[in-house]
Amino acid sequence: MSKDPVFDLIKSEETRQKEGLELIPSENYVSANVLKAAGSVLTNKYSEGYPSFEGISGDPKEYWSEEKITDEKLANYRYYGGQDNIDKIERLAISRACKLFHADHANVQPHSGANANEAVYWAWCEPGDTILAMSLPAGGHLTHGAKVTRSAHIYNFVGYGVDESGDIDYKELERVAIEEQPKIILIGYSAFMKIPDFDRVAKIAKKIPGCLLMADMAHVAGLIAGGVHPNPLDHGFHVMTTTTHKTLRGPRGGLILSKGNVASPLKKPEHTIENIPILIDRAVFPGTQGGPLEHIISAKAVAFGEALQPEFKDYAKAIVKNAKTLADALKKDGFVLQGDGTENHLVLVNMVKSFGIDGKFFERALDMVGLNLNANSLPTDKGAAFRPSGVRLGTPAITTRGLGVEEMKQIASWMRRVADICVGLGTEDRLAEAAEELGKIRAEVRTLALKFPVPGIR
Ligand code: DSN
Repeated sequence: MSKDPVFDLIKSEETRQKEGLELIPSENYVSANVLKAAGSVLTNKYSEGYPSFEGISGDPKEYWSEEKITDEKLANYRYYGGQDNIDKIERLAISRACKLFHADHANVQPHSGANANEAVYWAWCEPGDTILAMSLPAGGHLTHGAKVTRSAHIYNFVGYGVDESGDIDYKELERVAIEEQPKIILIGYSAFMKIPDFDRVAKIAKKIPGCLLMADMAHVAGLIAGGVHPNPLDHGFHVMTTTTHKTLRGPRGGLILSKGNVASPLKKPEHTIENIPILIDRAVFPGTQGGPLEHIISAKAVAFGEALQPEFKDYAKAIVKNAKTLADALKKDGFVLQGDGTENHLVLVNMVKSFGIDGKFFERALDMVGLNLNANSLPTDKGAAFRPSGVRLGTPAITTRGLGVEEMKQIASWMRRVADICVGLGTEDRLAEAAEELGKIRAEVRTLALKFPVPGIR
């Protein structure tokens, strides 16, 4: 039998990753160990249900302690046999996630961040209930109420925005919260470069009976784990969702962390905020998902273990330092930044204000030189999402490869050269005419990229 072309395509993707620089702020390069776990035989196993909650009474930290897990023979709440190893792996993932994020409980089963968010809404709200979240144009995420999503058909999402400095408009948030009395206030985003004032939001939520405080920290979870960003669970928030593959540098997947009572999800608990961990477990399975992806859960466990190491703190610091350096260098090279800079890993550039070209045109031109980022709407955009005015870029992936401040300046200068080419062409349709000029920059990018190996690729 001839070789399946899928493997040639995987090889070709390896080359793309090695020879280019990943500037998409929601992407990263996982370690060889995370890759190994994700590609393991655990993919063969069904394990609907949860590992045992036996022994939980009092302090869940005691129950989740890693030392207790390895020798224990566990009773489990699974619908299939053969779970001895699976249960221990899932409990290791839970225990490490709780330690990393100061949570009482972690559900490590969500297949994605979208599933994680959906499960929290389902755990706490009835159809028609109001959820207050950052609006999409302001930098919020699709799953925070965009009209095209299923959640938006089930719940009544109301939005808050950002002010001129790019920060959350807290006054507006408070006004809308008091007026709408939401069941959930959600702080989360996919294009926002400030550090939220969680205490201020927690104070606002206290004025609203039965309001659950939820943070979707998908973008900055690695910064939280690395101690360079506040943790909403330390500031009165009840629930934090995240993906595991962005700054956190694990496999693609979701995670829900919560504060409150931990107990078996078999018995329906009273509907109180204190019981949110149990309500969430029931909302993930059987509420919104079936069989968990245990190969991915094992890779999550490995990634959480890596994030608990002291080196991860250095990594998180370096992400932010690189992002600030990149932002400064871009400004020097004539780029106009949303919010005039960054406090995290992410930079938003207003391409129309900078050079009179749109974000998609610039994204395509940069693709041709091996610099990958994404076109992104800006809060002021009124037009179609496919032709936004901005681009979004960030430093988690290139920091993993070891690029530092000098390389950030180099990237900014390549971006300026590409922007000048785009301005000269005037339209995206003529990009092919600049193939030679872009090719020269491509060669420079490749030379630099090859000096910084991608983990897990030889
Ligand atoms: N799609 C992700 C991002 O790029 O921000 C969020 O889910």
